[in-house]
Amino acid sequence: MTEIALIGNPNSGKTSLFNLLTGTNQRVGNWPGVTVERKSGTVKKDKTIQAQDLPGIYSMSPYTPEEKVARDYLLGNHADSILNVVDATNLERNLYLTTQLIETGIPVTLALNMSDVLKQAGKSISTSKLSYQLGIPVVATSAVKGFGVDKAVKIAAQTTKESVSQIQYPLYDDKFEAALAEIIEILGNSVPQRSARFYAIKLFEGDVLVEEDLNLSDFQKAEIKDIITITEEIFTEDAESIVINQRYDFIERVAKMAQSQDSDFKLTLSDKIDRLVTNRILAMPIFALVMFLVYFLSIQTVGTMWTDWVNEVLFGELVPGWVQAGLDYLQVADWLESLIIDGIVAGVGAVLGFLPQIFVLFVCLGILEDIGYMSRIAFVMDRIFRRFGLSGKSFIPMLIATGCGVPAIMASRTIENERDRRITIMTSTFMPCSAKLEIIALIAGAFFPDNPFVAPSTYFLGLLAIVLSGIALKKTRVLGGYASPFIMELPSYHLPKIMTVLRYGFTKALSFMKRAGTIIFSLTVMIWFLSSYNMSFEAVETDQSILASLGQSVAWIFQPLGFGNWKAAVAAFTGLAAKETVVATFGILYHDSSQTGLAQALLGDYSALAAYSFLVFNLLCAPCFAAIGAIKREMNDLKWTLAAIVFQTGLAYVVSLMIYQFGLVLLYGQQVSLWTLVALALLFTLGYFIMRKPRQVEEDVISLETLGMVQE
Ligand code: BGO
Repeated sequence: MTEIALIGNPNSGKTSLFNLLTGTNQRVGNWPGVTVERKSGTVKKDKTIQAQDLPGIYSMSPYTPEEKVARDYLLGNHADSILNVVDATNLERNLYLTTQLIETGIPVTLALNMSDVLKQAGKSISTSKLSYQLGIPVVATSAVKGFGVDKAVKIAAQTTKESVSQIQYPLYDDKFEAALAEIIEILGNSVPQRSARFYAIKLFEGDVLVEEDLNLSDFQKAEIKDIITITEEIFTEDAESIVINQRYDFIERVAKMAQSQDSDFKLTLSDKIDRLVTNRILAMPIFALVMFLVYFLSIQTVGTMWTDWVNEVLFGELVPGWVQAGLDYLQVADWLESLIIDGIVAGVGAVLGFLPQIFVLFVCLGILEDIGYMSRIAFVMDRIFRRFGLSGKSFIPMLIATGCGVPAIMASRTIENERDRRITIMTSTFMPCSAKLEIIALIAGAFFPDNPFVAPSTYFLGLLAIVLSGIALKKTRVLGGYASPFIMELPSYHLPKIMTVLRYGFTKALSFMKRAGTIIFSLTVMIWFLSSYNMSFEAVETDQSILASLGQSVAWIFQPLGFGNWKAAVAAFTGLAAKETVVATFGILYHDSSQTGLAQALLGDYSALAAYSFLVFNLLCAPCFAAIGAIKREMNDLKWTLAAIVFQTGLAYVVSLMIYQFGLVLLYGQQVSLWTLVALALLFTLGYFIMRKPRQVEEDVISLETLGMVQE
């Protein structure tokens, strides 16, 4: 017997269809424990098919007894196949349930019922387009006129768990997909493999019943909670809204495509813009111009207008003045006064001074994302990446990395190919994140106040580092192989929603302030202590402090890079804990939290070339501890984590060395030295790794089945 579950929204025509199918062969009763009517029966024309009529529901959330009955039945693994009855005159609302049914992992056949009514209204839905978009068979039916019903049941009886090995699930936004992939991995064997995606989404939504049913370990619960929190931060929405919006976005695309007439396919304004911004020749120059404007607005102009006030007046005069007055009034001990003024106010104040620039940057990036431009760039990048055998999917983590490296590394989960995933994890943090933005703003403001190209150059340098190191890593024996397929929808352009964009900017600013109040705060206290005392714990000048001794013992490492000064060496090291700490460290060590004061102090100690080299080093070197932790989690291997850190820091060192040494000769007219030759040798070595022929791939790690595709 093949058991088919009939399910649909109330009034979709399910009862009519069931009656037509089973006639008098029906059994009527109640579902156990509830007063919900249960009807089942054998199909008149094929006695090997058993039809189970499930209650009419709108969603698989167990808020009503009907929804709970339907859900328990489907997840209880009773049905071989689902026949989803959909009211064709109300397609979008009905498809909301369809997406959830597909996610149960039971093969679904869609009966596009009330097709007669649709036709009468002069409308049409393409069953083939709908079927293609949803990845399930679709049959037009009319339970009243009787057409299509037998065919739908016949197909449903053939589309069973036994016959369908691979389900095509509705594809959502990459960032959401990354979170789901991670939850599925955490769930492991705690749920049946077939319905893992259903459970992952329900857990993401915070479905209490699923949580209770699954009996997950505390570790699993905590990990899932972390993923939900990070995803909520990325989307700046609560988890439930994310799921609802993702479903409706998917449905909107599907319905639009299925309801469109071929004559509708004329060029819209959106298409015309796309022709320009995704043009093979113009796409990259347009992207460069757009990103230049974004950085110009946030770092050089609009952002700085506020920063000047926040830095010079608020954190330069007002806050230190108020704090000083308060401390004088309280007559606190000298050491405490020094900790608060020279440590916390100087350190945290220097970091918070950049808040306006961060806010403007994220509002700009939010606008680009909201209007749909960033999707186009992912599309363009895919074309470029693919030419070098890289996966276009790497671009999504890269985009996210402009906010923070941690969710970016997490988003690499969307890449099925293990090797491409590793490459993406190792390289995505080359992009300037919000914390690195402060170093960029500090250096650009102090050393290159009139040069609008320095700040955006870091974005493109990060991008170039990703592409070039991707090419080089792809040619190695352990990371080579096929690129993951990348399919993406290009949503139509629309005007930015002011509230979405502002919310995005505020959320980023808020999380930045939270970090300043927690991790940066603790680090400034530590740096203040180490820079105020010597080994015998006596209060001393900064130059005689523990930090000075530590810094001096490692400063030589950075000599060939131009910043062999111990303060810069210490700043580069503290940046490992959190990149904002680089600025905080300078604030403490130079006893000044205002941007002008700090800029003056830095100008006295470093040349513009050395400062740029320092900036590049911090851009490319190993990311902060939180991101390193994410690398460890995603690589799930200590050796690979260490390899990533060594690779990133090594590359940062080599690139900074080349910039400084070539700069000395080409810009400052210095004589060629031994270090220039070393830089030249390193340039050739990098060139070799990028240009050489790919190594033979170790086939044991990669298999076409794991990719779910066969290379043409
Ligand atoms: C009434 N075509 C048309 N035209 N109508 C259909 C079709 C179809 O394919 N399928 C169902 N209907 P249910 P659920 C009614 O009852 O099977 C009609 O909740 C009426 N009733 O006839 O009950 C069907 O089980 C008075 O209509 O749905 C029914 O999913 C006037 O859709 C309604 C007009 O079908 C719901 C219609 C007293």
